[in-house]
Amino acid sequence: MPTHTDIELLNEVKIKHPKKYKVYLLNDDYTSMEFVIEILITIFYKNYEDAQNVMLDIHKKEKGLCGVYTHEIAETKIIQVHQKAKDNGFPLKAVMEQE
Ligand code: TYC
Repeated sequence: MPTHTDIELLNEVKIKHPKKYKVYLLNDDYTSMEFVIEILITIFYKNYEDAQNVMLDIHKKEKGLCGVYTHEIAETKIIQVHQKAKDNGFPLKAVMEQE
């Protein structure tokens, strides 16, 4: 009979956690504040208050964390940001970094 500790060890060896990626929005001088808030609500599912705080953080510190995702989801969020920004004539950029 494996002991509790043996089972925990087995689980530690077996479970492969996917790598996580932080997605950031970058500041620029042209994208409107309201558009960044809209992006944070519609793509990153923030409520209005959180979106406003993240946007102001980016505006002051040049970049801000929007969320942490698996590689595929992070990549999709970035594509969505760039597409929506382009459609609206804004240069807004998003980047990802492995956690
Ligand atoms: N700096 C922009 C302005 O003053 C607002 C802004 C915030 C732009 C966050 C991009 O990721 C951004 N209109």
